[in-house]
Amino acid sequence: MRPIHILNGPNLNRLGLREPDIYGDDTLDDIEARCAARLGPRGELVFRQTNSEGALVTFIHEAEDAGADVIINAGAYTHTSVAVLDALKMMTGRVIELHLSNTHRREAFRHHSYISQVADGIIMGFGAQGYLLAMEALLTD
Ligand code: DHK
Repeated sequence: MRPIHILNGPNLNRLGLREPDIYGDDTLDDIEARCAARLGPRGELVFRQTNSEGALVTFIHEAEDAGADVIINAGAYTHTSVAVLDALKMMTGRVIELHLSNTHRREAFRHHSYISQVADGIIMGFGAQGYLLAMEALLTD
């Protein structure tokens, strides 16, 4: 089984406090604990968050070097970052794009994603449950 790296971008460290009507009440720590429990001790999970675009690019490089599959919620960098796109283009493992909210029901600037063109699949609109749905996709291949 390949390692799974779950990479989170800006403001996702504020889950639980941040616009709970959109993003829910769960914290990122809650979500990480559920993902770790789902994977169990035999799998390798790396769960990371950064508010910095460059650090997110480095996380992607490190996922590739580890031979990992990636679940990425790039937050606002989804809609702006060619650097994140270019890093994901180098991934040989699978890439799942994830959003808590259904970005297509929100402001027009959230409708375009740089990541979608390199994603193997996209999960959005299921809140925190989306992380587990993304893991199921990677674990049942
Ligand atoms: C998270 C963010 O931080 C936003 O910038 C995106 C995404 C949506 C989410 O739904 O998880 O537009």
